[in-house]
Amino acid sequence: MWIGRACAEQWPREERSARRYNPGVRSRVLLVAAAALTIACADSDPEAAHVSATYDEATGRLTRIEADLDRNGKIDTYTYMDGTKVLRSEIDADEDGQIEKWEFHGDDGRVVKVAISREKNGVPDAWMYPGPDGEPARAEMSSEQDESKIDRWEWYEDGLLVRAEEDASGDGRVDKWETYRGGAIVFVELDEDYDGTPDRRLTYGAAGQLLTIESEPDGAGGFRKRLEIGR
Ligand SMILES: [Ca+2]
Ligand SMILES: [Ca+2]
Ligand SMILES: [Ca+2]
Ligand SMILES: [Ca+2]
Repeated sequence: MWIGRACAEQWPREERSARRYNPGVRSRVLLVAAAALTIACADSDPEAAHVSATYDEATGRLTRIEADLDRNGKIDTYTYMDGTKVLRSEIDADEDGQIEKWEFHGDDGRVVKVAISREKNGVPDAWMYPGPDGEPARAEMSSEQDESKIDRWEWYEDGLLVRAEEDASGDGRVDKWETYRGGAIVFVELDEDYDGTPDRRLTYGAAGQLLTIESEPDGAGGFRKRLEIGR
């Protein structure tokens, strides 16, 4: 009976929320869910559509969808469901058996967090949080692949990186600040004696070339020494 409800009521609601969602961050999972529900509704053969569904034996609720989105015969996307509600998807795009992207969905169906394994070793090391518009708003990264040991933070506006902070020394305090304009680096400030304030500021030109190096902070946010590069 739940399939009938999904066809008549639940899926259309989810589909509407999916269309409001930005295509850049929108989960492929909803497409998988759509495919699975379409299959369920049409009573056709799931294998023909490269999607297979698993149901809870006791409750009959849909729990998992395996999909071969690029139709090469290998499963690349695993979607965990609670009935028609998408909980999480795990994506193994290169089909090496290791997940490299996890998409977590909130109660309204939208993606609330995306985890990525930049090392492609099955362990996440970067976490992206979309803003209300669906574009990336901020990201956190861990060089130790540990979500409880974040050592780089990034902030985005209109899909572009605007600012980042990093704890390069690993002592738990930020020691590197980056400022971006139009997605390009403008300033890098470095805390070289790890006292929490920058000691050196590098300024970059529009082509990414180093323009100046300022050092010897005056204690008021400025620097006493300024070296012009290439002049
Ligand atoms: Ca595939
Ligand atoms: Ca993989
Ligand atoms: Ca530090
Ligand atoms: Ca310092």
